[in-house]
Amino acid sequence: MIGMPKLFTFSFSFFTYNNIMMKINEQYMLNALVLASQGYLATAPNPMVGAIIVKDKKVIGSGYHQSFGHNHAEVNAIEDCIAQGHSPADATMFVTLEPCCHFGKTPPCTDAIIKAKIKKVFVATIDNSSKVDGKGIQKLREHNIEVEVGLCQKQAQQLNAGFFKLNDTGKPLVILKWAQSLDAKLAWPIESANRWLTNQTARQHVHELRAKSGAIIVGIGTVLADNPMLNIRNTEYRNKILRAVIDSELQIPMDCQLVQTAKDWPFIIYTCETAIKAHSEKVQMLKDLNCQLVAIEKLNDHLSLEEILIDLGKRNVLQLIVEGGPTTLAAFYHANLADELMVYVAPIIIGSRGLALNFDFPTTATDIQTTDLATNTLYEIPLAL
Ligand code: AOF
Ligand code: ZN
Repeated sequence: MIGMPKLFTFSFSFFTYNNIMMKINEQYMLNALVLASQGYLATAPNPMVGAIIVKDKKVIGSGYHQSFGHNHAEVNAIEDCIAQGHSPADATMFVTLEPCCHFGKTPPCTDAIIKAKIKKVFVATIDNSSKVDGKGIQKLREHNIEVEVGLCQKQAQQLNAGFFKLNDTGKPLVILKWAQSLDAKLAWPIESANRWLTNQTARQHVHELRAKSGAIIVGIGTVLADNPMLNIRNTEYRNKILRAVIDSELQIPMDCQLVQTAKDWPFIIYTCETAIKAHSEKVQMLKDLNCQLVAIEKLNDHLSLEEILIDLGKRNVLQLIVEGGPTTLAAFYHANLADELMVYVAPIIIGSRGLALNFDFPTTATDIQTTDLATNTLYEIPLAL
């Protein structure tokens, strides 16, 4: 007898099962990363961290580090789980950063995880700060909690790139940011009545970038030409960015906006010992207006940018925006101190009398990201150092 033809064979191999489980776990970790990113305006100098607790294939709790000095992600996730009437015992946690094991502003997350009797923890990436650096994972394992490290590691590293760089090098992540026309001009000629290159959407984006950053720096030429304020002009963002200028000869005008607003928005003038000594009266007036003066060593007649970055690192700045002009952008670029270029391009043509960018784009750049900002486009170009 001829049997019924076999129409469909579904062999659910161990390999397929493992692959599906990996994808599901990856999705949980990606969700934890999205949660983490919600802390972007308030966690610095702490990293953004998210955590999700899963039991019997259901999410039973989630949380993220919402602001500096407050609960860490893991504790918020455990509290959320309990508040929803679930027990975290024997559950799996997905956390975007290695749980801390030290007493800082809050107690160790490892202790909270152990107390909650979590069975397994997926960690996206190690916390490279000297207080943690593998010790959190070790402590969990010593308490028989299974730990898997490295799920969505690249995304987790990208999310807190400034935090990891500061821990590794003592310097913030450096973004060179400028706006340009299609013919790579950064500004209109001086005699032009035009001021803005980019549209309102792009300018709003810049304020969001400032809100996510710890500091912003310009050269003295930009202060003299534009008299910028460099603050965050959107009431939604309450955090204060540290503003700085590179001014080796202390040329800063007393009546410029940066000086005049230093009581409301912190402002540092990087200069040198000789200039401080030569302008003692001006130094006192600047200090009276709350400007901070920092003497930096000179290298070949220019302030050492490396030393400026180290000073900002000591002030816990995770991310620095260099906003020009062309001389300052080129100085950071040529000193190999930049991590990323952010170029806002407006569909206008300024012509040969405009202010030109004076370095060539890196020809080796890959992974360039584009963002549409109405009629403008933002290009984010990572630099491989
Ligand atoms: C975590 N989960 O959500 C965060 C962690 O002063 P504290 O207590 O807030 O500790 C700050 C340090 O804890 C910070 O430098 C980083 O090493 C780690 N951040 N760790 O387990 C979190 N935000
Ligand atoms: Zn913690």
